[in-house]
Amino acid sequence: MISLGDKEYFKGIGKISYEGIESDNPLAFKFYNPKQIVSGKTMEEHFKFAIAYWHSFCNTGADPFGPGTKVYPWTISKDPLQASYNKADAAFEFITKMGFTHYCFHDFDLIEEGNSLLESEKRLEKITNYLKQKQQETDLKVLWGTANCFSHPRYMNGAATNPDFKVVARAAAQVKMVIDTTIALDGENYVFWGGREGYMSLLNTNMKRELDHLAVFLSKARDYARSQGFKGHFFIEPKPMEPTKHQYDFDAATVIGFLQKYGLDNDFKLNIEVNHATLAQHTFQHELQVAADSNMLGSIDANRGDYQNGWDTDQFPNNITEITEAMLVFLKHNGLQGGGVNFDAKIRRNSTDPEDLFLAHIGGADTFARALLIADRILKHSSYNNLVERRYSSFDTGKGKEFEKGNIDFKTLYELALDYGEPELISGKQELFENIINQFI
Ligand code: XUL
Ligand code: CO
Repeated sequence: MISLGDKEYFKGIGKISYEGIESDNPLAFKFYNPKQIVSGKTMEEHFKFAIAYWHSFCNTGADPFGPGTKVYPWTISKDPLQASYNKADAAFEFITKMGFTHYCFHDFDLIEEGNSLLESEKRLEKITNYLKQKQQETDLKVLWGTANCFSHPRYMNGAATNPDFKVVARAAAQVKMVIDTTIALDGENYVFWGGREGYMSLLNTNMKRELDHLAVFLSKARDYARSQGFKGHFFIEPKPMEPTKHQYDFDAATVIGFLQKYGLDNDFKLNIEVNHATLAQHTFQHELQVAADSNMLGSIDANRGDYQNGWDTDQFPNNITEITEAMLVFLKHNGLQGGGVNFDAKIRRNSTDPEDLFLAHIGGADTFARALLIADRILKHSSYNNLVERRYSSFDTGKGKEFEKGNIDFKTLYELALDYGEPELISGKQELFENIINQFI
């Protein structure tokens, strides 16, 4: 007998509401005011905040040096299906109390993987029906679904890029299953994060063949999803390494080059994660800008790394300068295409109170909301945009404009240079730009 959840997991914590910066209630938003309009959209519409099922409801805090520290009451059941229903109850209770609108999942966050593909598929169908019912009751939505093709030992040499075709076929079967699940749950997007699509050593790797296989795999997945009526976006989530030494989806520029080379750039966009950007030696705002410039800024995985040790620590966002600079890119490009802001972040191993999960998401949402407000004011009330435009004004008229259009050849450039003489030095004004950000914070 499966019992439908009526149990309250987060007792004593009610709906989190906006109370503004005067409030000293730690369980209230100080900046995230869902219905407040900023630059023509409500905050809720801008962000579509999502929770990551894996970090918040599965991960108990184990690390290579010790076991988990958190006891999740929802996983305590001998029956794996009952445990997955309990977990869904806890997740929906949490999201509803947070006032967020979306969630993201891997297949094996929702259920424990079965002993066979068919058993996993059966379990997925059952949890899908359960989640469908809960979505109807609560109006919560799936921002994206994805397949975990990196944890099981069979994927130790990769999934779509595995040198063994049998593993590639198995990964395809799993992705098909999760596409079906995502469609059944009205999921808005589908994500590919290539955890083990890369190599541990180039010595034993035929990189070209593996990348060709990845492209075929992605295009067949796209074709299948479209044939089943899926209208959403496909997102690739770049990351340079970890768990592989080298991941093929290294960073935004690499992924865009790959998508264009294989003709996948019409269906696929990017899901940019803060900590993946910093692992690739970029800033988050750099990765957003690269994606936006190719019209591929699809979605965001929000978190932050540790700026000293450089691991993928997946901490909750709280760096207001970093997120403000990101929100400048975000607003200037009209936000995200189809996606939202998913908190792909985990509370620390020694954060063991149930309320810590709330505090973390409140902090993350408030950081994004505050940064959005600041960026909006910078764009509306400062000379920021004018200063950037002025740096390029020599291309707005005359010969500069002709050059930009491609109408001036190299010989003519040579003659112009002779004519101009030594150009005067023009300051880049970096400190002024930094002061403007500071002033508006
Ligand atoms: C791993 C990571 C994943 C993806 C989904 O670093 O970010 O959780 O977001 O597979
Ligand atoms: Co992620």
